[in-house]
Amino acid sequence: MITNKRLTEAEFLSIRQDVLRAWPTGNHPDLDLKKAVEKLKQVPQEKQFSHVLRQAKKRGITLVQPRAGMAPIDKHIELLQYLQNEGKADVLPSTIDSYTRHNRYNNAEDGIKESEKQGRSLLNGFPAVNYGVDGCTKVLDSINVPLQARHGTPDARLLSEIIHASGWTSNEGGGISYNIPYAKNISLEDTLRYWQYCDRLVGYYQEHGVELNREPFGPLTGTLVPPSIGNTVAIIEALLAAEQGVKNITVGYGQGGNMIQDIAALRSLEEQTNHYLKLFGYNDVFVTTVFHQWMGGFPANESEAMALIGYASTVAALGKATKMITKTTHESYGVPTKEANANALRTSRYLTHLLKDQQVPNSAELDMEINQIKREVDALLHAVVEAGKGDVAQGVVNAFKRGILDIPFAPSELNHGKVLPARDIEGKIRILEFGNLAFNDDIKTFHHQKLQERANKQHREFSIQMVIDDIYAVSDGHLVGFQGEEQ
Ligand code: 8ZB
Repeated sequence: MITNKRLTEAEFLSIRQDVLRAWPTGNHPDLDLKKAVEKLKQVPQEKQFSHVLRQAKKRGITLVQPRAGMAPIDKHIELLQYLQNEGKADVLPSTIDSYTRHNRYNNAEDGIKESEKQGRSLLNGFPAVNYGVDGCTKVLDSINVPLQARHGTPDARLLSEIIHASGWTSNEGGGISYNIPYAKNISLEDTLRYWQYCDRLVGYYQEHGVELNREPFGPLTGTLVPPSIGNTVAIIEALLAAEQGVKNITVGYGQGGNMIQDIAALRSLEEQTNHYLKLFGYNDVFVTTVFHQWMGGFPANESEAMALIGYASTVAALGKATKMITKTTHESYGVPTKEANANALRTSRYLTHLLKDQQVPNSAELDMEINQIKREVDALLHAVVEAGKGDVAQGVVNAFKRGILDIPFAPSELNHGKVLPARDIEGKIRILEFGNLAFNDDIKTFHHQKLQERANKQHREFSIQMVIDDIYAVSDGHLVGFQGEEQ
C-alpha cells in the first residue's frame, strides 16, 4: 500500500541500486551522489533554476520558457543556443523524446543513430538517458541559463538521476500528472512511488545544500480542464513533493480562455498551495506559478496562432505568473522549427515585459471566481484526504478508483472519464456532467445555472453538443462554441 511518507535514506539508496541497474550501459561512475552534489554546487547562480525563480518572483516579472528537444546532441545544443540568443528565453528546457519517456532506451539509441545518419532529428525530443551524464553536462555547459527536463514520463527515476547529476536544476512531472493524461494503463500506486523517488532525490540534494526546483505538470489533458481539477492535482503533487523534502515548487495551470477565470485560477492556485502546504506542516517551501499558453487545439493560420500566443502572454503577465511556457505558430502541424520557436518567444517576452507593471483591479467578478475555485478545490481535497483516511497518497489512489477525482478527456483506464466540461456564455469553463466528482449540490447547481444561461442565450439545448463545439471553437477563432452559421 502506498503512503505519503518520506523515504528514509536507507530505503532511497536501496531503490537507487535497482534504478541504476536499468542504465543501458550499466552502472555509471558519474552517478556518484557526493560528486553530483559538488557539481551542482559549482553551477553558477544564474544557471540555478530555484535562484532565478526566486529573483523573478521578487521582481514581479514573468519568465519565458519554450519547449525544445531533438537528436543528435549537437543539433540539440544549436537549438538551445538559438532559443537563448535569438528567442531570449529566460530559462531553457530539454523536451525528452517519447522512447525515453517509455524507458525504451534501445529504440532511442536506434533513433540517435538514424538521426546522425540523416542529419535531422528522427526523435521528437532529446534522449537524455542515452546521452548520459557526459552528454547532459555538455548541453548545460553550452548555455547560460537554467535548464529543466520537460517530458511526460511515468517512471522518470533514471532520467531524474542523470539530469540532476549533470547540473540540470529542475524537473517537471508528478505521479498523477505524468500518468493519467499520458498513459493508458499504468498503476497509480506505481507512478506515485516512482515520483516519490524523484522527489526524494531532490530532497537528498536539498539536505546536502543544493536547492533544486520541481514542477508538477499543471495543464493535465490541456482541453477544457476546470481550474479546480487542475489546481487540486497540482496542490496534491506539491504536498507529495514537500513530504520527500522538496523546498522549491512551481505549480502550473494551463490557459482556459476567459481572462478573469484564468487570473482567478492563478491567484487561487498560489494561495491554496501555500495554504495547504502550511496546513500539512510544510512551512518552508518556496512556491511559484507557471502559466501554460493555450494547450488545446490551435488555429492552423500562423497569424491567428501568434495572436493566441499574444493573448496568453497578456493573461500570464496580468495574472502575475512567475513563468510562462510558450507555444509556437507551428503548433497545429507538429514540432516547430527553431525559428518559429524563437519568434513566438520574442512575441511572448515582449508582451510580458510591456505589461509587467499593470495590475488587474479587484472586482466582484474576480473575487467570485477566486472563491468559487477555492470552494471546489477544498471540496476535492477534503474528499481525497478522507478517501485515504488522512493519507494523501492513498487518497489519490482511492479517489481515482471511485471517480471522486476525475480528469476530463484523459486516456488512462484508471480514470472514470465521466466529467464533461463546457463553457458558459463568457467562455468560463464550467461542468456539464460531474460523474462522481466530490462536489456538493450548491457547487453543481452553480455550474448548471451558468450553462443553462448559455443555452438560453444561444437558443440551443443544454447538451453534450456544447462540449463538442467548445473543443473545436478556439482553433476556429471563437472561445464559446456555437451551432450553425457564424453569428
Ligand atoms: C504536453 C506538451 C505538448 C506540447 C510541444 C508540442 C506541444 C513536444 C517538442 C515540443 C518543441 C519538441 N513539444 N515536443 N516542442 N520541441 N521536441 O509540447 O508541440 O505544444
